[in-house]
Amino acid sequence: MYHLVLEEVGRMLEELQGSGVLIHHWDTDGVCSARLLLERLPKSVVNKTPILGNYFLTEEELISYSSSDFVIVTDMALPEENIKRLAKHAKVLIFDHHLQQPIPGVVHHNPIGEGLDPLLYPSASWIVNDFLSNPVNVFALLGIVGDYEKRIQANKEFYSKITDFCIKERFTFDELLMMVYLLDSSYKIGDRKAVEEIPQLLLEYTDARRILQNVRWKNNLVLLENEIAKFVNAPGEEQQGILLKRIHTKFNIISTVTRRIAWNSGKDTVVVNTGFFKDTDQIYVRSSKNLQPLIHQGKMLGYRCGGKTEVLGAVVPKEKTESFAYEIMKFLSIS
Ligand SMILES: [Mn+2]
Repeated sequence: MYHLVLEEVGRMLEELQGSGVLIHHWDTDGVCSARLLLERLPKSVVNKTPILGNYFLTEEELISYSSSDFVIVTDMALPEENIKRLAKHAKVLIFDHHLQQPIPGVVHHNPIGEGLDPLLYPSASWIVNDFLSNPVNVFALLGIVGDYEKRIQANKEFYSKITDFCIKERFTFDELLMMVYLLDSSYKIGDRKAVEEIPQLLLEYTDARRILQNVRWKNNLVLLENEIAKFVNAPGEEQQGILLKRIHTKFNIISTVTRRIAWNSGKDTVVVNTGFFKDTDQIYVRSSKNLQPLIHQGKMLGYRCGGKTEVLGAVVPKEKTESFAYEIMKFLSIS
């Protein structure tokens, strides 16, 4: 049933006409998915990523992209209202793997949204590649490695696909991981323009080893590593065995900084970054306690808040940062 629909969608891609824009996530999975799609789309299609950190389109972006004849979105679950706005004038196709209800009136190709097993569709790049009936290739796999890193080793089926590919093409898993770090380095240093150049560059890289040799990306990693080390090594505050570190950086490194401090110290860690957004702050928590109630509390307070059992990430208005940080410290010290 699902594959019958797929064939119809496949024809749709060939039938696309006029001007088109391809919107993709800024991470490795996003740029690799875009690379795979661009290969099959007219040369005139322009690829774009949202403002880094925005999981939605701004009014300006909506107006600009609405004038296209078609809009393709990949590796992003943009809000339904955004998609409906675009679909008023443009034909919209989505290729994604985030949990999102199917959006009516557009081509929404998302096996996870259809209720299929995420273990069988670990990345947007894999879904796109499958949709295009391509053989397994490095870009389809890099999206998976990007989204899961070493955790993919727990997914037996896909880890063996990756291992087989590595043997055949003489890559190591660590080389794929390094490619991911290099591809992610542009968004981490906050260079949106550079992110948008990646899919085009990957079209030129017939040998994926060239990713490992890209000097600009290697320099990014040095910059990022220095900035991370600076904050990890700087003294922080400690209250009842809980570490609180305040940082100010335009780089998207808060998750790495938090993880490093927590793993080095073995303590619950809270990091506040006042330097990333203009009107909001990033807050990140890593704890040995179950953070679900805290995530729930953050959402109830109206903050963009998410995470897992041991991790919380939030974006809060600057005037609320101190009070939410206080609530977090209180929660960690009594639970
Ligand atoms: Mn993804």
